[in-house]
Amino acid sequence: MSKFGVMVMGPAGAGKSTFCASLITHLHLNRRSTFYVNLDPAAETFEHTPDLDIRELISLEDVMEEMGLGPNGGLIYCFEFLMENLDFLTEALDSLTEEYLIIFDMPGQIELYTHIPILPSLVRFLSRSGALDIRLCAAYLLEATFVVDRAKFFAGTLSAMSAMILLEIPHINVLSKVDLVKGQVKKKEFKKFLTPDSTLLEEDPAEVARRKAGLEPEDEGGDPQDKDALMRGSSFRRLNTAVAQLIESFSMVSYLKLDSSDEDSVGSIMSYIDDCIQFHEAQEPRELRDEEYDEE
Ligand SMILES: Nc1nc2c(ncn2[C@@H]2O[C@H](COP(=O)(O)OP(=O)(O)O)[C@@H](O)[C@H]2O)c(=O)[nH]1
Ligand SMILES: [Mg+2]
Repeated sequence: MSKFGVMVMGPAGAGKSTFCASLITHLHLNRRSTFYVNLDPAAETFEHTPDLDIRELISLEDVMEEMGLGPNGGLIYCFEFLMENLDFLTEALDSLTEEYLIIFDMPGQIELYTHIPILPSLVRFLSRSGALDIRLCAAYLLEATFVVDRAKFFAGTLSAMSAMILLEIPHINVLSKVDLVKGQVKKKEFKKFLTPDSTLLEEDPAEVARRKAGLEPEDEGGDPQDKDALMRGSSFRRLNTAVAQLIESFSMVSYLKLDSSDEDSVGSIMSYIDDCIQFHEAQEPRELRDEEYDEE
């Protein structure tokens, strides 16, 4: 018997916890069972109380205080501690049936998704057959407002791709908070970001304006501490182009749109997740209860 789960990932503030809450509300409305696991040791408040909370095992605040670590080092310590105490997860998750969707609400520290092997180990542990055997899918959230700054958008997309390659599980990318860009970016323009390629950089309005004005990118040689000058420089632009071309050549990253306050939007992402983990294929046919007959 398999179990099913989704790992909600992405940078801090991308809307992960809000999406988890909307997902839980949506699933409950559709009479589905959820098991909500908070793995963010720095989380503070929740709309739905987690069924399992890493803060019962270890708190980031204690780690930072006792070990003298900053928030990023502290987070890594918490995850290493979790990996040494995997019973904490096994004991809570082992008895769940295939009817449940296990929702993992992840922290936002970006190093977790890019170059540290802790998450791949955790994913292997959760999905190993014969053990917990969770069929997992990753949902990587990036804020839609990033599309306003294309260099930032490609940097975010690179982190999404990095997580995708690192974790080797079915993966969907999501542009969250689309409601925030509705008035700002035209629909047709926004659509281009859903399957990003390097032409987005060439068509950047700031870039087009610069070309029209006959301005060349500034050459380096100025003060390396001057961040603004660095971001206008030609090497910064060459780096962005190379990143965009790399992403394009993998042609693996495309985005779904999400507005967590919109039930249909949440439902649509949920059906992608179900497809990824083949949730419906694994469900036992169940008999309708009397009250459900009445409603049909
Ligand atoms: N406008 C808008 N704001 C959102 C949406 N999702 C999340 N937020 C806000 O973004 C902020 C960060 O959300 P949170 O879920 O805590 O992000 P996390 O750090 O990724 O878990 C909060 O103030 C949320 O209210 C959305 O779909 N639309
Ligand atoms: Mg959160």
